[in-house]
Amino acid sequence: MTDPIDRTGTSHRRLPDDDQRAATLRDAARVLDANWLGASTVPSRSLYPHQWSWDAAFISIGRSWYDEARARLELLTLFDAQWSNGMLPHIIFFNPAIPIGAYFPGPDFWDSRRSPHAPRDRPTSGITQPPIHAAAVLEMHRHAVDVDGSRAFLEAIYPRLVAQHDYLSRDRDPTSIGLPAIVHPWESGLDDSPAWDRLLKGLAMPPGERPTYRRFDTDHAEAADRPTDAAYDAFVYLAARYRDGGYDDAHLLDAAPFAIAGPLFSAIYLWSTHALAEIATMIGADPGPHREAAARIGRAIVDHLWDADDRAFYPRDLRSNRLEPEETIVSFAPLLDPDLPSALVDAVCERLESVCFHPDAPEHFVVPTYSVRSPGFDRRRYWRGPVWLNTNWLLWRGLRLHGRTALADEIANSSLALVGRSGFREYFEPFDGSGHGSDDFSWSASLAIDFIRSAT
Ligand code: 9WN
Repeated sequence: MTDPIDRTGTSHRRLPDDDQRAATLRDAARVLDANWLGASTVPSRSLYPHQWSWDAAFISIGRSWYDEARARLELLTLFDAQWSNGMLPHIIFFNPAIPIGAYFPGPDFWDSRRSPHAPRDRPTSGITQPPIHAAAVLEMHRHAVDVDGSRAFLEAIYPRLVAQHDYLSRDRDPTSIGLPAIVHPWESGLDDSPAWDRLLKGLAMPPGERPTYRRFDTDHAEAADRPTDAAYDAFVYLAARYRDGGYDDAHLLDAAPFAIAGPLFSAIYLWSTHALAEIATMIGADPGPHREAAARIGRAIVDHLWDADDRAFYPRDLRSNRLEPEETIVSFAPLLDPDLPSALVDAVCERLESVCFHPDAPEHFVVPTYSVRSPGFDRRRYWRGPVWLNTNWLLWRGLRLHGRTALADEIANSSLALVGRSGFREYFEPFDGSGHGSDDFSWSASLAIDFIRSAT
């Protein structure tokens, strides 16, 4: 099928010229280097002053184009904090310059020692994030110049990646559907997405069960850009519930009021499972089990997350066994499945190209994280409308897998136009391209590098 889009005339169709590309590469490296702590990178000096799991993967992909050693060290540092059951925590707290209490929720809140699996020598959070690491490692290897160093890195990290995947398939599949459950919106990576609204609104939070706390995020970013206090209350309550159960996954559905299998987390898990098979082949391990797992996960995504009436992928609430039909960006992530049937690719692309995600305005930027036609669409608030570079980057990769190059290029050009206009902000308003959230945000810098370097 030919790619039907032709939107010449809007700003994001203009390719940055050579000088602009060179300036972006230079400025992005400057941001990443300023955010480097010696063995890892902070997502943001102000808002996120520790190491985050999926950020580390996005950061390594971009940095590896110009500093392979640091890119590898970033991931080794992250995996040094992996729990003994394979769980890769979403935050590693080891920035000595940051006083305890400067980020909430910090190490005292998470109290990771409540789990027998947590490392004793470094504090971490007790939840995970999308498992994009195997895909990142493969990306880095594909363009490595130091081939021997990269191969040694593959050998060192492969068993840890396998343990991460084993944890998700063994301990996070409470209804045996073949997809990992997330037990907290923070695990989704898109914490404040409207995809979780119905579930969060239905949460019974008995008085006294939610710890008192003080937010620090609104000291560093405008309150209108960040989650509301009501959303934060639910986040804190859910995290405390899971923690108070000792981070025990044995009775997940009893313990976790929030349990979801979602298209973005699952598609990333699948993409990384394919990467594991390739890495296994490269280092002389058996790719067979990963290939079989990938086939199973791909089928499960279609069987359990595809809504045949709406012709869209949605998250499934595992407690009620219902799909959550919100028009958010997570619905497009199954494009990362190289084997997604072409009829489903067509349906996903049709929705992605609709006015819901391509605003009907003379100038606009793609891809908003929530349908602009939805009553709850918010141009500025965190995951509820703004464009983010990491979701754009994932869709760009997925579209290229299916030969949808015009749409893929449009997303890449829009992303580069946004950082050219507003700098490496955390996220961007889809109509005027203004930047919001943190500035000098690491993955916006690193993925801009990859958009430029991988395109040539
Ligand atoms: C909670 C660090 C992280 C990202 C997430 C993003 C945001 C944290 C927060 O920042 O989440 O983990 O405090 O809001 O949603 O994707 O990993 O950049």
